[in-house]
Amino acid sequence: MARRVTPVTRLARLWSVLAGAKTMLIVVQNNPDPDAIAAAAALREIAKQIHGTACSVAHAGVVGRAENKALLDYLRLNTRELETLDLERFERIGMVDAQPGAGNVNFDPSVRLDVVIDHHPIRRETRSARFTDVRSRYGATCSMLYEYLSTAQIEIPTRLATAMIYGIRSDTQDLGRESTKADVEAYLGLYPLANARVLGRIVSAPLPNSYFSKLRVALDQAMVYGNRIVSDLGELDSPEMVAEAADLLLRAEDVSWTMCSGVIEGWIHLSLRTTDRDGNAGRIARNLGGRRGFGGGHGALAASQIPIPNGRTKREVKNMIKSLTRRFLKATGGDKVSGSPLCG
Ligand SMILES: [Mn+2]
Repeated sequence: MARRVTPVTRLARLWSVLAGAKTMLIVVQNNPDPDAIAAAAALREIAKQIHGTACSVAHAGVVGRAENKALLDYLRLNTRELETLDLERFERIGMVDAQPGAGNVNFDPSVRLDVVIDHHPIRRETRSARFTDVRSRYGATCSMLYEYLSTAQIEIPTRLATAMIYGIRSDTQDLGRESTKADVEAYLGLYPLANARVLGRIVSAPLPNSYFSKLRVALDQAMVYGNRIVSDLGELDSPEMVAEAADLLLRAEDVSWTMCSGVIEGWIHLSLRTTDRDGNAGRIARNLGGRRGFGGGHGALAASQIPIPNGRTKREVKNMIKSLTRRFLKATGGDKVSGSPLCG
């Protein structure tokens, strides 16, 4: 039964699934991050080069983060609003850096996908896709797509290489987190093709005032519980700052776990991070998501979404977040320690 899967056999299978298609829709996670954006651009390039397939990229939610907006502009990638699209119009549907049924993608999991390429732990719904490539040990989906591009001997345009470098860097925190040899190889292969100067501009894209206001809330609300920091950012337009704050606070001295929360359109969003090599943020996030919500991710970084039942007051929502916080603290070494503000 064990058939050896090589980059060549994977490419051949992808090739045959895409054969004959004039159009393909590539779906990425809600509020896509650089790895999702660049992976979609890479799959688009592959489909174009091998079959002349014209691809559109779609997602739910907005791209709020300045760096990600700059990346889309640079790639000249006009993403479409997933909710407004008629899926029937596309001959193929693919998904990258996400899987059907996951909490971070508003996509009907009963729609049969032709292609799923992702680096999150495999989900049951994914198995019904015609072509599936899920490798959870990879730090970035871009590293997987680099293999396809190089196996197919497709010349990688500068803009795409630059975007993929950014995807790998941001998903692995500069190859320091959850990265494997394959991520390093992809990075080294892409680097000579990329434009480092442009990448520098994207990474330091100008930030709106609202960014600093949200950051201030994150810092003001940050509470230290031993080696853990928890912060609730309150109501937000998009969940990106929740993840960013969780990353930033994890850099605090003597801290090995963070959990940040925010409320977006009737859902509580949680981002969990850990530097603990044995920590399983993904499992905790899944538990916090519960039966009504979603949760998942990797060992070191994960997220959950919990729906807020209709008619809840602000105070009741705060209490929901408090209870999630207690459960997080219990799961990461105990809730018997009292908290103190991070910033005096
Ligand atoms: Mn990713």
